[in-house]
Amino acid sequence: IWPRGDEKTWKEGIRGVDSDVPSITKSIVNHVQTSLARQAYNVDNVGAYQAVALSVRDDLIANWNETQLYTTNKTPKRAYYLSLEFLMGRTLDNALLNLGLKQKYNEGVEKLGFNLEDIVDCERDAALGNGGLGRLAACYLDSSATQELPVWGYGLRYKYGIFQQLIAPDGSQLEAPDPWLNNQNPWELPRLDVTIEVRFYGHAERLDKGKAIWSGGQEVLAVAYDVMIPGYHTKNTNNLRLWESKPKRGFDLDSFNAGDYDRAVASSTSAENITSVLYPNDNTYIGKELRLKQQYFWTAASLSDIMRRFKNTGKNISEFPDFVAIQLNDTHPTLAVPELMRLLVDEEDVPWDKAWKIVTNTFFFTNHTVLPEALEKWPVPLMQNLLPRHMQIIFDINLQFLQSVERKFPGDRDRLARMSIIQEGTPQYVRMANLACIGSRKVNGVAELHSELVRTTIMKDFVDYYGVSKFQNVTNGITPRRWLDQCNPLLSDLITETLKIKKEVWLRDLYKLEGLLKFADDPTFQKKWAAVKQSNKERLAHHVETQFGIKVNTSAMFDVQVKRLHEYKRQTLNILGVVHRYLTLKAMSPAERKKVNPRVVFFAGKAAPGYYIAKLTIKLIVNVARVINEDPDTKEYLSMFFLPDYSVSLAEILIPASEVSQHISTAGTEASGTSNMKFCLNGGLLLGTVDGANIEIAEEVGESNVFFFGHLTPAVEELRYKHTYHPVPVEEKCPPLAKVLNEISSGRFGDGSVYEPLLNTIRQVDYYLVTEDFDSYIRALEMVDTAYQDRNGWIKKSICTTAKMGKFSSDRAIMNYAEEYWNIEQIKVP
Ligand code: Z16
Repeated sequence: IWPRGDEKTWKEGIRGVDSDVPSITKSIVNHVQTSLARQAYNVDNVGAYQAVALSVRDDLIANWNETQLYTTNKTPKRAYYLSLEFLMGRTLDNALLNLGLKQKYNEGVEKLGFNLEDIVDCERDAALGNGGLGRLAACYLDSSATQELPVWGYGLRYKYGIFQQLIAPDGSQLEAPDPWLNNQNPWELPRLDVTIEVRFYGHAERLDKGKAIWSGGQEVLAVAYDVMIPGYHTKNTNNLRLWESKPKRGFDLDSFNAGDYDRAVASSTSAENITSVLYPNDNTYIGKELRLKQQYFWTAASLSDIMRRFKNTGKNISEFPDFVAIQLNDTHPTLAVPELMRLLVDEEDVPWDKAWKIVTNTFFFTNHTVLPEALEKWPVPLMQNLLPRHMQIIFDINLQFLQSVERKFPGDRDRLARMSIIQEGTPQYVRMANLACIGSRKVNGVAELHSELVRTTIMKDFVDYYGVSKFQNVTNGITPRRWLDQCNPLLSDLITETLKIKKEVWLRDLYKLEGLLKFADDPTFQKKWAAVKQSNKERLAHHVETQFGIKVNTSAMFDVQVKRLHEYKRQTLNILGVVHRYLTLKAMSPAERKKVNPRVVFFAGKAAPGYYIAKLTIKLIVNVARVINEDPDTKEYLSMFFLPDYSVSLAEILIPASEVSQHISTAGTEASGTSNMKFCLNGGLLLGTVDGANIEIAEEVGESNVFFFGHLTPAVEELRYKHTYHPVPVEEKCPPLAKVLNEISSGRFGDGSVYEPLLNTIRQVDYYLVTEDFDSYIRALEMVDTAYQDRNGWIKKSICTTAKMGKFSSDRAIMNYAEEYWNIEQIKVP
């Protein structure tokens, strides 16, 4: 029976989402006049952006609604991707492409007197992430929706995303807040009706059978905001649910009435603070209480929501893992493990052992780093105070676990100490990676080498205990929709016209790119391929020229390193290489210089605000750039730019313009890297170390098409040992590098003493082995130059690289998770 009213009236009332141009312009004008309360006379680009976005949003809502209703009725097994970061970037262009409406909107917008590109440029990035981990989560949502998999994301709706980076005149990084929600956000649906209470502090009183009651403390509300995630050329539109914190009661009425306004609003501000700001650290752990509050707030709200949805199906609680799979994106959501135990044992009355079985069949854990400084360890006193019940549960899990380890390896106390969730000492610490591993069915790394390092280093004891099959690999991927079709439309069109298959087909089956191989030697195709790159170089040059007022030589090779600033990523190696090149050029005669391959080096990336050495590296880059860009002897042959405020949108301009990109981390430190995949997909060649996903890229495209250098992972440990116990001065080990360091010290690029702390990290301990890899880095750069001299050879390499990138589609990665981990199936919305 129809739920209410007249069925015919309801059905006819459904707003047509007709996609002919007149319907589109009608809908845009409608939004201008109603939603924005404006007229044709006073619509600027920003207004036009808002109206177009609202119009596209109508289409997304229709699809999203149908998908959610249909899926709910089918009650399939669902997967949930818990990530503290989703680095989404802009939505409008992506939504238009996924809906297949870009052409029509283009026409419609022209008719109204606007240009779609300018409108698209008005959108602010949604930058709720730091770097690779957050962008990976965004790519995975796109691939889940595209492949029609019932996957939801859960995260936080930060009021401020990653800070905006400014560069001061002296080259220092300055941070400004990112109030991205100041203009209203058309891509989210506030669900003020979906609210969940989350408790902090208070006390936990043990009852019998492992149960307890947790009461008192502070209660905070989580409010849901749903972000629509359209799949590519499918009606299927998934959901990303972001939580916002808000006080349970507006303010304390007693204090308010007593005239104590500060106290009256204090608890409400503390509730609102929880989702105020994204922590700006990538690959570094910072043990702040507010961060732990964010983690619990988010996991508790998400699990409660998941539990409610599960219970609505009417299934028995023991079937939970047959209907729910939860992927933990790094250790950030690990509190979900004790939280699900708490829900089952304390609230659902499930016996402890049965509950533990449910928990360990529900969770899957992805590790993204083996760097010791990045592993989360929370002080027990802090956690005890904030989450007393969870601390009990963690101790109980640990006791049972260690007893079982003791049975397997009797009397091995060192092993017990290493595997314990609790690190002993004053204070004690909770090791989140151990807890995540013990609470999950599978643990995976993000590239082959990294997964092997997980098995042999940080998780070695756990491999001995559980067996190796629990520890697997899923190599990361990127969505070819955003990272080729959207950011590089010229290349996308050229590929489509060459393969003679529809774009919709190869963008969903990226291995089809292999069809380009047979044109790799075809001169007319090579010419077109090179023309696309040239045009993308000019687009970037235009961007730089308007920002810096400096003309960029677009016939020079474009060499790009863009990523978070971190010692392990070795931006230092690159900048020292540039200085070396500069000194070499200066020593040449003008005639000799004429034979040199001109190069423009681009840097971009943010440093964590508290990371002193990373910030100093930025300062060095900016000040070296200033000197060499103004040197009349060399500026034709070498110039350098540090582009401020790296973001998804800037990446979309930089990546298609790159001819070489650098991924030069110390071997064994970069878990995967994902920008390496983006550059290669866009026909840029890779200059890198034998690390992370670089290795698998080389396997696919062939070693002859990448430029590898540097020591291999097995050598790293021994070299570090030598650095500590048998140090050799850099003057002896690597004279050209010593020269470079001395030139910087002696003030060639501004007051050298400023850089001493940075230079000393290399002269002294050199933990990241810059002194060990410098020679082979310089040789690799020379090989790049030689290869670039052979224009046709270079273009061929570029074509062959793109052609062999099929493996790195995030569709492949997500399908791997869906089939091997989550056991979920595709659902086609009719
Ligand atoms: C992050 O971006 C990554 C790891 C981590 O532990 C924390 C953060 Cl915020 C990165 C890795 O450094 C990178 O190699 C990898 O490609 C990316 O995560 C996605 O897996």
